Formats: sequence, structure tokens, C-alpha cells
Amino acid sequence: SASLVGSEMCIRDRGVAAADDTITVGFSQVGAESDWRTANSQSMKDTFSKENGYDLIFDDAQQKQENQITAIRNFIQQEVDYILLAPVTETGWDTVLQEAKDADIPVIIVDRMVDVSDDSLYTTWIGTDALCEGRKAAEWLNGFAEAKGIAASDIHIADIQGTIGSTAQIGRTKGLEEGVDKYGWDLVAQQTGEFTQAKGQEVMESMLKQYDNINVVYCENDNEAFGAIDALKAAGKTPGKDVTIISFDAIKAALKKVQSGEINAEFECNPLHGPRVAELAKKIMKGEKVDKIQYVDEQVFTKDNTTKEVINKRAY
Ligand code: GYE
Repeated sequence: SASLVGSEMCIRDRGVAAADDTITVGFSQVGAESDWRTANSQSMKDTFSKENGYDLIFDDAQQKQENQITAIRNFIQQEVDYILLAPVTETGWDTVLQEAKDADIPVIIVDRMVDVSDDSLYTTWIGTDALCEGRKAAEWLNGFAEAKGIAASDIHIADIQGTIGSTAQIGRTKGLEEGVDKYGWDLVAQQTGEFTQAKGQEVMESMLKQYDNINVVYCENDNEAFGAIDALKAAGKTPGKDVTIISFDAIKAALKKVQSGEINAEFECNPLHGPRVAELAKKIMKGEKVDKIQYVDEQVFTKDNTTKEVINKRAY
């Protein structure tokens, strides 16, 4: 009936910004490889919602850079107000970012970084300091070994790496390798688990077949850790005891494993970038200057500080 249409319209008018004020945003997301990524996508969708006055064009690239490049070209064609890019790997962005720049469309890089010859090709970057995370993990391992009286030569590490060439992999791997050089640990094997649980499990299984001395598994994200834990258990090992497990992200399910003792240390990586990105974008649209690089603060979790309250409060 006419009156129903009328009231619906009013509700819509109250909830949604007027058509002219709607800000169109194109977001090229890496994929859906991990729980971290899912939380990140959700945070962006919640922030850049219709109710908040945005028209978000969300593109899932399924871990392929070529899909991201196509998405960015589509955003340019649709004349979006700005582009958000979570790049799968660091290199290979110069051409398409130049196209965005030529079209006068600001680009905000989210989560992982780009490695471009000219940094005016993007407006700003916000994300994690993956090298710092890796270094923190290496220092933690050294402290752990010292406290237990384990000699450096008795530390046999398997590194299940993230997507090769991504900022998160580059930094976390480098942090570990620096520790290996500094303390003289034995780095037994290194292979990518593509940041997924299935690949993490597969890689752990094959490493366990090849090497019988692995006593530390350095998982470059939580989903890989979940896969590795399954593989270790299937091989009759007790994760967290026979084999020390180090992981990154600190999602809720992983913190539960810290509490139960299956994961020894978690290095937090916060995926809830939506509100931070929106604040930055507002400043940029007003013509305000913003820093080129913005890091997000992050914590370390071990059994002592991973209380029930901490886990219950965890938003991801
Ligand atoms: O650690 C992992 C995700 O780039 C920081 O990507 C991000 C990483 C995160 O798939 O779980």
C-alpha cells in the first residue's frame, strides 16, 4: 500500500546518506585464505556500509595479483572516490597504481605493503609491522630456550611460511632468520603454507616425514598453526610440549590453544582496520596531510597473560 511505501522510504531516508553524499569506495581484497582475512573483510564491510554513507565495491581476488589489477582497473573506470588495496605480494604494482594516479584517484594501501619505485603512487599505508613481529618472536624463542636451559644447537626449527612475497611473510621470515644468525639455531626446513590450514597441515606432514628432529614450529599465521598441530598430533607428538609452537595473528581460536598449552606464543596482528582506514580516508578527502606509513600496536600472548577474560573479549 501507499502508506507502507511511504514509511519504508522514511526509514531509508533516515538511515542512508543522501545520494550525492555517498562515497564510492573500491576495495581490492587479497582473498579469504585465513580467519584473520575474514575478520579483516568484515571490519571493512561494517565500516564502509550504506548506513555509514558508503557504496563499497568489494572485490575478492582469490589470492591472485592479476585479479587485483583487473579490479583496480574497474574501480578507475567506475570513477570511485578512492581505492583501498590489500596487496597479495609487494611487487608488480607500478603500472596499475600509475593509472590510478593519472585518474586522480587516491589509493590507500591496507595490511600488506607495496614495493614501488615511486611512493607518490599511493597516498598512505596502514598495517602491521611484520618484521617487528618476527623479531619479537625470535627474542621470545631465545628467552624460552634460555629459561629451559636448551642449547642453541638443540633448537631445530621448521618455518611454515606465508604467501611468498607478501609483507607478512617477508617480515616474519626475516625476523626468524635474523634470530637464527644471531643465536645459532638450526633452521631445519622452510616452506610456504600459503597462510591456509590445509597447506599448513600438508607441509608439516611432509616435513615430519623428512626430518625427525624438529622441536620448534614457526607458523607464519594461525591457520597454518592449526594445520601443523593436527599433523603433529597425527604423528604422535604433543604440540606445545614435545614441539614448541610459535604463531602469528592471535585470533580467538588460537588464544584458546595458548590457554590449553598447544601453542606456546602468539604474536598479535590486528585485522580490524576498517575504522582506522575510514578516519585516514576522511582526512585525505579533506586535503589534510597524513603520514605515509602507519603501524598498528600489537601484543604478545603466552599462557600467563591469556586469561579467560582476554579470550572472551577477543573480537576476532
Ligand atoms: O597474518 C594472515 C593473512 O597480511 C597480516 O595475511 C596479513 C596476513 C595474516 O592471511 O593470517
